Amino acid sequence: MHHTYYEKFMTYLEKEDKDQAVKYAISLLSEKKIDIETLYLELLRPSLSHFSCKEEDADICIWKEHLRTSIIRTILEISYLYILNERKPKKASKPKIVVLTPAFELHEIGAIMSTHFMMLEGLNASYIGANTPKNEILNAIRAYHPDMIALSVTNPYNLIVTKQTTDEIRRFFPEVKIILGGQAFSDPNHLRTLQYDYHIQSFADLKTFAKAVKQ
Ligand code: B12
Repeated sequence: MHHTYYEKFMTYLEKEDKDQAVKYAISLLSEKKIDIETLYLELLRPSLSHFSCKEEDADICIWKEHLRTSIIRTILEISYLYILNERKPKKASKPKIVVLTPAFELHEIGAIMSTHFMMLEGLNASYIGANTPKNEILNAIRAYHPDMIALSVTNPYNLIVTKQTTDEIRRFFPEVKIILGGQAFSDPNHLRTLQYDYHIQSFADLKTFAKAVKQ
């Protein structure tokens, strides 16, 4: 069934018809045909992960990627309203979680989705932004006192900056827990030299994590 929704959604994306793509995705939510989890994991995520360019579009491939991401981003922002309605009640003892991508990491859709999944699970999570320099992260911890920092890393090139960032968080704020997620860690070897408390890859893992930290 969702396969049909995906196919129809893709016809709009392939035509780069933002208006129809956004309207269609949101209508599936508002008419309760699918929930947020299905929208994100069965429509939005594959529409990006399986993105490829035709040979004749090689010169404008990055442009097209940006265009598609901007459509998905608009859908994510509108979905925020649905998340506020659907999320599990927060508990008083909930940890405060800040989600971001480290310096040089521009891939942010996974970070935004995982923030929304944390909210659905009743966690107090906020997405701060992409490409966040190490010193900005340290200053923000000093000012906002989050209990946890979640870093989303896609490109393995950014593991070095991730290591510098996590080492300094540990050094200056040992009480702040570090969560790592994103495609760069689909190879578990990439976690080896990093200091962290939780590695979360899937929504299923995130549900287990939420249950554990909300107790
Ligand atoms: C969109 C996109 C871009 C956009 C990003 C725009 C944006 N605002 O986010 C733009 C055009 C900027 C871009 C640029 C580049 N990209 Co790009 N991009 C993609 C693309 C097509 C989709 C990524 C995406 O959003 N996927 C959908 C999300 C939902 O999936 P996800 O990130 O995996 O997230 C899920 C989980 O991993 C998890 N998760 C993610 N983060 C976190 C964090 C936490 C805490 C938790 C709990 C969970 C979690 O939750 C999500 C939901 O399940 C991928 C293709 C692909 N196969 O992924 C290439 C891809 C990631 N890009 C790639 C490359 C090489 C680049 C560039 C170097 C290209 C270039 N030549 O300039 C630059 C680098 C930019 C930089 N400095 O970061 C490569 C990376 C290869 C590699 N192994 O390193 C890929 C895989 C393409 C490819 N096949 O070669 N890209």
